[in-house]
Amino acid sequence: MRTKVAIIGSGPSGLLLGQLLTNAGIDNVILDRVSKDYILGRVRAGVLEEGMAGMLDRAGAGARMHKEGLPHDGFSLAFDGRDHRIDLFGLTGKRVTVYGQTELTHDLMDRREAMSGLSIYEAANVTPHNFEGGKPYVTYEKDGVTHRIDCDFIAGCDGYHGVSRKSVPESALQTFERIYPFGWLGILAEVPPVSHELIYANHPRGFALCSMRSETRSRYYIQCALDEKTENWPDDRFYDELRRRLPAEHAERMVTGPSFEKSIAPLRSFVAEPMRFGRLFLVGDAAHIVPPTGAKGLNLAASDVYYLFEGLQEFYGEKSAAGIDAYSARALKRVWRAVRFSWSMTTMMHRFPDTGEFGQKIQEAELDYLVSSKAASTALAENYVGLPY
Ligand code: FAS
Ligand code: PHB
Repeated sequence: MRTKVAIIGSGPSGLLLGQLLTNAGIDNVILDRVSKDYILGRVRAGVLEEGMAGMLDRAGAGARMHKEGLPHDGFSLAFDGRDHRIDLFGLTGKRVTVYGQTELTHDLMDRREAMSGLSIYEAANVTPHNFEGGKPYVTYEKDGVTHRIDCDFIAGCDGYHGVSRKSVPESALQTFERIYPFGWLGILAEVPPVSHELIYANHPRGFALCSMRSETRSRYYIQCALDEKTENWPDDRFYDELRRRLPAEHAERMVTGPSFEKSIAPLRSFVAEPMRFGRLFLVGDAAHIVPPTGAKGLNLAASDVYYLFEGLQEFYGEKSAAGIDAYSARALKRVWRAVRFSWSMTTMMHRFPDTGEFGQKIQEAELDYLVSSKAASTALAENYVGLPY
């Protein structure tokens, strides 16, 4: 088989890139090692920047997001028993949309199917080859047969644990990492959210986040130790701890109910540089990971795809390699700004082993200044709604 762009990974990065390429008439194939259902069973991000929403529209897959997504003009920071609204729209003229990554992935898959885009699922041992040379190709195994796809370019959209970054010689890659000494224990429950907007809570017992997927489905998180197990957290214990970390007005009116998803996610900041190796490009989580405190992971995948698609469109249209040559530097400039923001939100909101009483007071003083200064709130808001592409 031959295609122009072989895409490894059918998550948001791969699907978004694949759809933009298909819409532009640039042939591409998506490969994933798991099934569609497995991908759609993953519960991940929930907040879309206007940039991501715009990319979904550009892909022709934004209709359900506009119908079912929840536009949010602000969110609250809770600390010291009080909460304070950050007026995103008032401070920046922009808003975010609460719409689950699972739904976005479903919409992109449906769009790809409607346009007969080729996706090969449950492809084992997907391997990029010869990407430093001019004739790259990808091999994979399916139903006991080894297949080969010759291509012009390979897009490594295969996430943090994928094969693409690991196929690059270590000497050619520089990585930067910070692993946080805690995780997020999250639940999904068919109960109305405690507030119509998100609440990010700093508390001496640890961070908490009240989010949602709809007006009837809540997504709640509490900071937990890395060695915690979900089986040690029956729903009652989870809700009790969540309520202890929230201001009384929210704790008292919280509607609880059985969770149907419960998981623990570790938190890390990670960047691999550069994001291009000859004819192989790293996109999304394959190149960078952020702690979800700033709601940037999924949204960074969108800006990577924007830069790469622009470059590929220029390569095939105007026969210029300027765009693909600039991809890594352009993407990394926005990546590092989001990595910094996510790190700063995580540092400000979480209880670290060495935070102590002094550290707690410093965090509360930082939050108190932030919510009382228009300049500081505006800086926070413009990062949260998403910096320009
Ligand atoms: P993905 O990891 O989504 O997709 C990669 C795809 O590549 C997968 O389908 C995988 O099966 C496939 N793949 C991997 N290795 C392969 C191989 N060798 N061969 C073929 N295919 C392969 N972001 C937020 O903004 N907010 C959040 O709350 C949030 N919560 C998260 C919770 C968890 C547990 C995780 C892991 C991430 C979370 N994220 C969150 C970040 C997440 O949303 C990512 O940013 C987003 O999934 C990135 O999309 P992709 O780059 O497409 O990578
Ligand atoms: C979510 O709804 O899953 C979510 C929202 C905002 C975040 C992280 C996760 O910062």
